[in-house]
Amino acid sequence: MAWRLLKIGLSSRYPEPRMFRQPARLPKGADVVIIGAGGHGLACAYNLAKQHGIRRIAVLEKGYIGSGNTGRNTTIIRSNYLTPEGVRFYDRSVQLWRNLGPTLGLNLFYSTRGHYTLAHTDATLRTLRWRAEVNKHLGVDSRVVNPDEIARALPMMDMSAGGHAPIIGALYHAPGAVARHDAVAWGYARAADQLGVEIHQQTEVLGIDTRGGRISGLRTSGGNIATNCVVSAVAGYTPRVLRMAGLTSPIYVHPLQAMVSEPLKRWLDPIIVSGSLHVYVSQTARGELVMGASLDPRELHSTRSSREFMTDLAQHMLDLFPFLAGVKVNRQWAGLADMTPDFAPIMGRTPVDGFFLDAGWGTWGFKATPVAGETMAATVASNRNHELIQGFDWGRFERFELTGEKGAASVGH
Ligand code: PYC
Repeated sequence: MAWRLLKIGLSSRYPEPRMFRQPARLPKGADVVIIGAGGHGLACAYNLAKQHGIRRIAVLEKGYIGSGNTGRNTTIIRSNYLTPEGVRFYDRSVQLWRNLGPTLGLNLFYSTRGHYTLAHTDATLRTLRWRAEVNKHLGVDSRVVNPDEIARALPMMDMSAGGHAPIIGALYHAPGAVARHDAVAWGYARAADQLGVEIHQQTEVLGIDTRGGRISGLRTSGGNIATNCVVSAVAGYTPRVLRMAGLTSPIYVHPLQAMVSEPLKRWLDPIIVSGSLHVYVSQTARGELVMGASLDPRELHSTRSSREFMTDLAQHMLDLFPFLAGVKVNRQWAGLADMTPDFAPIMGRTPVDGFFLDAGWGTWGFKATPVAGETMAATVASNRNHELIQGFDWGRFERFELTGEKGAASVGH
């Protein structure tokens, strides 16, 4: 048996089918060009083709698919936000996530775990109560739990957090989940490709052309494309892409680092977050602990990792889980977070006709992937911002109508 398997493995008669085509050259023109082949760009392409019948779609990626924040985040999915706009939007995303694997025909290892946001101060507890009320009002399962209930659910956690930050309550959100991030990019890429979408990797956008306030084409490292419709779905490079279109926004960019431990026997089912201690952690199906902390304190356009991040995070992890002393860290990495003044994304139409933006995701872009794809595609197809993204529109900063979502951040800032 092993011999037969080896023969099949080595034979060129049984090649593994490619997930998507690799077109030799760029098309001369396209109905829609999407910049960025991360989860959001690919989900938008898939929905444009599947739901709206648009076929001449090109997705451009300067690296490889999922090489930006899609492959760099800590994969947490939740809808326990603070604003009604955020709760409705992420609740739709969770609904889409639940069926996304079968929809894309790929196992995304979607795993519902429950999600605890810990409170160590009265001020945090007040915000968690507020979130619980907004969530319940909109049909999202979140409730504030007391220290006894937390200790029963998480007997391995030091409720005094090393004696200096006792846990006084938590927001418990049963739908909290994790998923396999790179599979999400691959699943959307394959499904989009099967609908005729062209994905061009190693293709960098160098310029955006406009005529009379309207998009007319793109210049790229692989040649030019004529188009009247461009969607920017990048992270970390949004200010650069906006400058090409003659636009500026309040987005600023900070690195967000993460790290993963060696695999351990399964001991942690839920996702644990402490904004005050700057820790969030979940355990993967392989047993590794995936951990993150706060944004790097300075604006920086680099995905370098720092020793300071690793030692600080390890210290805070040990405050909560002292028995982990001696566990090894296997890897660390960073992504680039596009931050906005109100911690909500900027989505939809822009002052340039035919130029659409899916940006400003800060520290929560991954969980929005399916709903961003659905709502951006509907927005592009109708040239009207979808109702679920109206609170995230480009003009809100000028109107002083912010969608203040900072209180829902898992990540310290
Ligand atoms: O929003 O849940 C979240 C999150 C965790 C880590 C980064 N963002």
